Amino acid sequence: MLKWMTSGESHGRALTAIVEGLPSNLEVDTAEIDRYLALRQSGYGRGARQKIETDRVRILAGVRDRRTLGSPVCLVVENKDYANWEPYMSPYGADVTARRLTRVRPGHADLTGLRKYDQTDARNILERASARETAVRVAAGTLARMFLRALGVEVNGYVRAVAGIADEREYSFDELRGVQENELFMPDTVLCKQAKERIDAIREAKDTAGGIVEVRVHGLKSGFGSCMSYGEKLDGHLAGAVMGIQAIKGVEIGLGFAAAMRPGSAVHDEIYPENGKFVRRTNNAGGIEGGMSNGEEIVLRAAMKPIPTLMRGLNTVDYETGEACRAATERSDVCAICACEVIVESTVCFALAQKVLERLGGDNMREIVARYNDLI
Ligand code: EPS
Repeated sequence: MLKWMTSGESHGRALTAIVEGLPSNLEVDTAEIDRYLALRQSGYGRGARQKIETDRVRILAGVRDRRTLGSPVCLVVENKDYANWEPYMSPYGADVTARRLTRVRPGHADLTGLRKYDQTDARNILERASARETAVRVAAGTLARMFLRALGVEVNGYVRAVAGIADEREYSFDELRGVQENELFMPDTVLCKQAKERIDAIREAKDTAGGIVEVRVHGLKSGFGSCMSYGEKLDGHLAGAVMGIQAIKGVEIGLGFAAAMRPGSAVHDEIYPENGKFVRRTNNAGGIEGGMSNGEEIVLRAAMKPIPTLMRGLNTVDYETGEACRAATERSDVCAICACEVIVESTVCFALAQKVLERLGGDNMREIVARYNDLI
């Protein structure tokens, strides 16, 4: 079984991940992991923290001479900002009277976390709840991307809406290649310009923005997931994994919520015979029927809420004094939709690799590739 676990606080020394269950002899390209880490840091609307960090992965275990051994892989991404935070974050004695946060931010984990973990300083909550943790999840997800690629499966995505500017066009997988070179990962340059202007206005107003990302999985054979056991459905597994990403409030597959508003004849993808094959002319199901991949492209969308740290501060209550106040205004991003897009892609890669290994089993790449190629 393929599993992952991460540790690390936003301003602690480093983020780490252990990935258990990768087969042996998977080729690992650290330069590719670093490219996805850099991509996660890019995009219009990021804050000053990204000028401090230059995320790079270090592999501590599980890989020898650029190939996995079949043992747990340990990944580390250091936080450069720790140099500025060591006096307040050190595990071996820290000044906990400084950098306190008690003016809890609506939308963040601050208030509920304080109560649940019996703390008086929301620093002890937000450091882990922070989306900084996703850096190492992207590193681990890129290992899963390499695994999928070895089977001929590709994953890519783009920003479909940001700050209220939405792109309703449908793009082919090929049209989306290279979309991350654009500052907002939006294929339509006119909409991208409008969205940048909107983000500028939102920054001026000391507010924040969210958006919608779409991720596609291209080339996956049919039959991954299950129609027999509800806990093993592919759509449920992907949606659960993506909902586990900070700030995600909605996930849909294919037509998603829009399917509920149409008659069946305008939703279900009719099947035609073509040279002995079963073909579709539409993909409203988003590549998943009955909880299983059906061989069409998987189309998954995720909605990201606006970042909860607003420079103008929302109304709240000071946890220490019980007085009404404005929420704390930590340095933050105005919009992190591009980071979100990379994180959703990486998470989909990992969740999908889990399902592939669940069905195929196998300890080394040779037997797994052979089993995959044998599938109809
Ligand atoms: C975050 C707050 C900001 C973001 C951070 C997520 O961090 P800081 O308080 O250090 O400025 O920059 O995201 C990252 C550091 C990152 O690498 O994505 C939050 O509260 O979630």
